[in-house]
Amino acid sequence: MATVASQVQKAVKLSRELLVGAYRTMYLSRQVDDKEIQLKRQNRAYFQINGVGHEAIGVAAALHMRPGVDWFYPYYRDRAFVLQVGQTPLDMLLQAVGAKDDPCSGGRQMPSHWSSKPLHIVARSSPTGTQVLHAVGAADATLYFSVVQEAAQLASGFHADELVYTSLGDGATSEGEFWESLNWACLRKLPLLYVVQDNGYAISTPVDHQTAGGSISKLVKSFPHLLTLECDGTDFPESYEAARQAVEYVRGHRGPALIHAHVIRPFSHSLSDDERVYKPEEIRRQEAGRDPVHKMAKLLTGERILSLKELKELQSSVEAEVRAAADQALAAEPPSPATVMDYVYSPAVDPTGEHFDRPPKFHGDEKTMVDLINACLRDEMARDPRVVVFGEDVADCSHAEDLAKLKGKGGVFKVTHGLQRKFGSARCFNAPIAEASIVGRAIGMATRGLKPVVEIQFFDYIWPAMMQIRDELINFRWRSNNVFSCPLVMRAPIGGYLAGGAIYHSQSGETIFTHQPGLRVVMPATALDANGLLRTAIRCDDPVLFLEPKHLYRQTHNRSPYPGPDYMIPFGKAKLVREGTDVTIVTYGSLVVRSVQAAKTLEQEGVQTEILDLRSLNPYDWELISASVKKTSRVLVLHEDHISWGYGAEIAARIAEELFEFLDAPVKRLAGKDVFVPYHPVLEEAVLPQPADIVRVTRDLLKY
Ligand SMILES: Cc1ncc(C[n+]2csc(CCOP(=O)(O)OP(=O)(O)O)c2C)c(N)n1
Repeated sequence: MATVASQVQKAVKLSRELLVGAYRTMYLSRQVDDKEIQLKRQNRAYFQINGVGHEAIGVAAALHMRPGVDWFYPYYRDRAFVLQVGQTPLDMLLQAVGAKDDPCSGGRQMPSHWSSKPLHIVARSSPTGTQVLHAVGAADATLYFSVVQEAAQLASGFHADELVYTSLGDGATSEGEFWESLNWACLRKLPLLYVVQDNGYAISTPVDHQTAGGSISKLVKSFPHLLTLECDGTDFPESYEAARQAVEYVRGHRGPALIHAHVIRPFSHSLSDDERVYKPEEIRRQEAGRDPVHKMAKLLTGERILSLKELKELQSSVEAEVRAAADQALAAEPPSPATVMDYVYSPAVDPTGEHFDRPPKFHGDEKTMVDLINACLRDEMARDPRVVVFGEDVADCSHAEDLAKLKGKGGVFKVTHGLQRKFGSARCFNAPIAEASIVGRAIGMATRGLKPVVEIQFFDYIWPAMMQIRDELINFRWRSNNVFSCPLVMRAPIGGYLAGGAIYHSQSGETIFTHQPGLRVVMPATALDANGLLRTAIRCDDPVLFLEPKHLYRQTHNRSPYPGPDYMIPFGKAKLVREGTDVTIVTYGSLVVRSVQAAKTLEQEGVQTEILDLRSLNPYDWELISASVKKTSRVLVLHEDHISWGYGAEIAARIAEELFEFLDAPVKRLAGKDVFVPYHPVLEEAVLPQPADIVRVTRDLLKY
């Protein structure tokens, strides 16, 4: 690992203009912090987190960037970085007061959550470390565009030597996402620059209690292709030189680089923190002696680049600029409460609309659900070069040179079989076993205009990606006030009735996802529906969780001929599987066929059962549910996922609330027990609803 200090030795000849400009931004950054702190103390801003002590490395790195060409995933201490890249004090102060015209989020996000589409600062969030995976995805898009040129032509503004910048604190390097990102960045030699801004503390936890050995650069230095540099991030010339070397390396396609910049954090973590309770006075005094803004002023006057008078004039002009920006921000209109639901979903593309209602044009023999999902992926990849498929084991063979001698894997359920062979290894490839990074990286790719269709190998293993789904994917559009979005599809085989799947291969859990604003959730029960809904999912402008009941993958009862490359089913349209007059069953997934079996038994008793297959769980077809309940006056809501706090609870509550006067019996629920699906078939059967249970509960309903 190179230590930049030894190489700089004040020999870097930086121009007067560059040094004075850099100081101006550093001082501006400090002044905006001071102003925000004042506003917070006056209760005119609602939160404050500062970039104090991080100004030198921020400006130094930014001076090597090309706004609007390179892509930026900074963190909250990067105030000086984003100012240098082109955000303005007014942008920042509008966010501090939560104004309607806050360009980063329209009053939705805390201050220091930077965002600017023209500058390529991608809307930030609060979780520590999540951004590094998006940065990997963005850098991966660079790689993709350089190989799949038809995609580059469709996406705006690809530059062969663009790079991606991301920054994070020393504490955030403890997150698994950081390590997943490094593995991926080094595996693929991505054009990605990490700047770890190490201020010695993560809130109150010092770095020697956070990072094994106390030095992140020492820990990462064995990653292949990674250039690791360490510098004093409070020293502008040294930081500038480190950034220069790193950027040269990354732009030269030699691999990713990581700068470990030692900085200070003298203003506590945020205004909600008082570092005096955990940071000894002598450390605080040492830090004060390394203040980058003071050091830079001293350099400028000491080297006679600026006279004291000129320094004061520069400072006064900055102070006036910040005062004017604050006055403007304080006079700005607050957001209207009426807008709070805007942009949860795309305002431009409505996947429930007619445009997504396209009839099938059947040909060929009957195919299974696996076949028709595969067919849809083939069609969509052929239609649009931006569609990219990745996940664990989805490729035919990672070593493409061996493809000719092998049959190919194509997923543990063979759903993606042949895609790599047909479309190439850039468009269908295997991911490391790291679910957070599968989703996080897809987010970064989608932001750049690609359409990732990723596979989570088993729904049971979606949980490492939950932070990326909940805190990033689904609120990306909303939190950036519709400036950024990341529409993508996550496919996941789900559910039981397999015999032998047990606790980690048979679970459901869709309810956790239908609870998430901003996420479309779909679960087909037939091969035809899987084909038509997946096409809608891929062409939709929102994130979609596409749940494939794996028990139904190869059944004969749900097969269909291939419906053609334009077949689509709109979201939110249930299927009337069976008409009846006595009772309604609202269900989906593997329970559709079991409901039909139960209905046949009940028919022998003279009971006419109506069955609705919801197919799309969010949005769902309230109109059809409502019409059916009004007709039958009795309803059973049936699903595989746990009963308590479940999907059925929501539907049942709404029926009770809105259709009470049409009911002749209480709304019934039948669902998986509140326990995991076990291994032995007898136990599995006891947990999941069976046709006999459906018959029994329906009979109960008919007693009223
Ligand atoms: C995933 C997650 N866990 C916890 C937090 C709360 N939190 C916010 S900042 C922070 C400390 C981060 O420290 P570090 O990465 O060193 O950056 P610094 O604030 O020191 O610049 C913590 C724990 C969070 N935002 N996200």
